[in-house]
Amino acid sequence: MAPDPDVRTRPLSGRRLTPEESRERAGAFAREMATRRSVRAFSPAAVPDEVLERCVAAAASAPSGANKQPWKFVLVTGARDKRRIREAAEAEERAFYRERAPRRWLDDLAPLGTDENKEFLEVAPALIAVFAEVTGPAGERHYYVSESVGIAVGFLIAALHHAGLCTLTHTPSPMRFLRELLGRPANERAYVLLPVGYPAEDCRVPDIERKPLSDVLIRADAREDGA
Ligand code: IYR
Repeated sequence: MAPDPDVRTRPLSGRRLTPEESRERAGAFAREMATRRSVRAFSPAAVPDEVLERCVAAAASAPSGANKQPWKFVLVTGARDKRRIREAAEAEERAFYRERAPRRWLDDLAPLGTDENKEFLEVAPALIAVFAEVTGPAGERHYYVSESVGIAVGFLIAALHHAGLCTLTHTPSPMRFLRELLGRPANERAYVLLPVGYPAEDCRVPDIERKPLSDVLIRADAREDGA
């Protein structure tokens, strides 16, 4: 591609790995990620602020539509804020579990043992409320907002796990209350609420499995083999 004189560039950093190094690192990363679980039983032990800050820095390095970086990460550690968030989330969740959720959805949740009690929102030492910035300063719409924020949240969850912390991808629905409780501006939408901390000593998680790779990795080339 001919260089575009209007585009300012700089050299890409990092060195080219050997195939062996890549294989080793890919395996190590996949094994590390496979030990991540969604956790609902947290220790109240505080987490170092610097760890959270670095995990958010990793999240904020994500790619985004036109590099608009349409995300805000609101860190909540105060007992009063956590209690208010728990109370509002539980009010929504009570309505979900008792009235709104269709039978099939409740049946699908049964193996996870979830219910309207969201004690973890007070027990976890930190909550990270992620907001999507739907529009910019002049009211202009951002691009691929949910894709961008979803990728950043994926980075965040991976970073937290890598740092030895646990989290839960919590989506009380609807989440409007978060914007109001946390005083966020009207151009932001609550995207997800992540309680973060160390697991409780007696923490247990549902005995569920990931799909085998052969179910999720499809090799398009195989259609041609032997055809
Ligand atoms: N938001 C509810 C219900 C819920 C929905 C799904 I899909 C889950 O994977 C887990 C829970 C709750 O947080 O309990």
